[in-house]
Amino acid sequence: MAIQDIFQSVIGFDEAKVKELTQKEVDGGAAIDTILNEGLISAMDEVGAKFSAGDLFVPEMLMAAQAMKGGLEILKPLLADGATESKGTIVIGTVKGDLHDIGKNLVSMMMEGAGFEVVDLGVDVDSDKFVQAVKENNAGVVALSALLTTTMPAMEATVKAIREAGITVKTIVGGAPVTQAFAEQINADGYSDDAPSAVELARKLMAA
Ligand code: B12
Repeated sequence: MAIQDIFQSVIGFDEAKVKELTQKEVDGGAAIDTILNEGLISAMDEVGAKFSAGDLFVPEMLMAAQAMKGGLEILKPLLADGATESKGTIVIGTVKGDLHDIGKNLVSMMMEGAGFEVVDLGVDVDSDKFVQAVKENNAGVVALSALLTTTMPAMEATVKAIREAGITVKTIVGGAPVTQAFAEQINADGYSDDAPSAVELARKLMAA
């Protein structure tokens, strides 16, 4: 019941309420996984579905993500304690020349919400920095975002640099101009068109 209230508060963009209810559930001894999956993540799945259906827009999705983050802050130290198993590390960033970060941040937040360790390199990230961060953090997945047709070649260059560095990491790509066909063309391991499906993709690739 109370976990359902967390779900509703995320959907209602009420960060303070999400924090309060999450803390209450933690104090009451609820399983961290249950709070995370049934309270926070499933609420973001719902928000994602509403967004895809055109019933919600970007500002609302960001407000929901912010509310979810409030709950996540409370759960994070407990996740780190090993109360739930780490799902692996994801390095994420917007490629060189590109300053768009709203979609990338959403993907980043949803990945965190799904229990992944996320190393967010920000925007305008060159391929060397991606390679270095993947190595340093022993990442399982590297997620590249591009919003400009003019920065899609930088995405291709980054995937190439990662391959040439010989590191075992799965590359996933996304952003409004990116397509499945483009992902295949540049040899990326996966593509998805929104944040909820990016999480599903990462889960699949991490498990592989
Ligand atoms: C907001 C915005 C800006 C803001 C960015 C603010 C910020 N902090 O991000 C500002 C004003 C800075 C900006 C600047 C520019 N912009 Co702009 N911008 C937009 C706008 C309106 C929205 C983008 C957005 O945030 N969408 C919402 C998010 C949630 O969607 P999203 O990014 O696609 O992300 C989702 C998915 O794609 C996916 N996803 C995203 N990343 C990833 C990564 C992975 C791995 C995966 C799996 C999935 C995934 O999940 C996300 C969540 O569901 C778009 C138009 C549009 N409707 O797309 C133009 C747009 C992208 N911009 C455009 C342009 C041209 C520019 C400028 C060049 C304008 C100029 N002349 O200066 C500059 C470029 C600056 C630069 N070097 O990057 C064009 C691009 C045209 C093209 N085909 O290349 C667009 C399409 C507008 C247009 N119709 O002309 N922009």
